[in-house]
Amino acid sequence: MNSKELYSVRMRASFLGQHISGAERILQKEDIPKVLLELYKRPPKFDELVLTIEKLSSVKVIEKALSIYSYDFKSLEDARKFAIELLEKSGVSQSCAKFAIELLSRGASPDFKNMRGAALIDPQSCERLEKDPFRGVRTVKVDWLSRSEIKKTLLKRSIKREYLKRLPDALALATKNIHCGVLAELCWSDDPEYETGYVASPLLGYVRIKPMKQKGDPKGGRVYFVSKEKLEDIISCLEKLPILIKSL
Ligand code: PML
Repeated sequence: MNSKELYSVRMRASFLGQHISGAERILQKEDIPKVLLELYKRPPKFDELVLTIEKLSSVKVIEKALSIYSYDFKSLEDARKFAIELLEKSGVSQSCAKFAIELLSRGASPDFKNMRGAALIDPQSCERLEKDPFRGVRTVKVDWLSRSEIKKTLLKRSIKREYLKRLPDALALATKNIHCGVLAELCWSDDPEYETGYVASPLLGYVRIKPMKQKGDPKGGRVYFVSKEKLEDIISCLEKLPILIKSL
């Protein structure tokens, strides 16, 4: 990719006042129209869809994404217990890990809706750290150097085709989050049909866990565990530093 002329393209959509879809791309100018159409078609329904195009002055390239691991569980209870254990191994207290699960289960914003961005939580005190707890913090300006190559490699590694719509975006986002200094991330989708979620951390990589919620449940989102002292630097990195990821 010619790094001189790169643009950040982002989409967010809401339905009935609730965030339902978001996506991030970094592209050359000539690819923008095709991708705008693709992102416009992405949410199955919306009342409002916002597309943003921004020229980037420089982009940092990261060689490798977080390593991927996948675990399937028979029950939601076992899956969530495993997620809590992983968060504890990553430096999050058990009570804050449990709090994060409860938060995403009920809708993390103060009006119990899903948040557009992530909730930020201190890993020891469980204090909410984002300035606007309705909006949260959104990781933007991140993409793959070659999205098609990444999809091919994921298929070769026996990742099922049905996961390709969400996994590449989620993995790119988690990789940027950890690069920016997030201690650990907990996520599951707000798509009622998508039960797989993940825990990501520098120590463990990107650990996919199924099921993190019951089928049909529209609640989901992201929690980033961040220590209070590093808060400003991490938020600035998540929102401002453009990152392209080379390989899996
Ligand atoms: C989302 O963006 O909706 C969350 C997707 C989580 C993807 C988990 C996976 O399949 O790896």
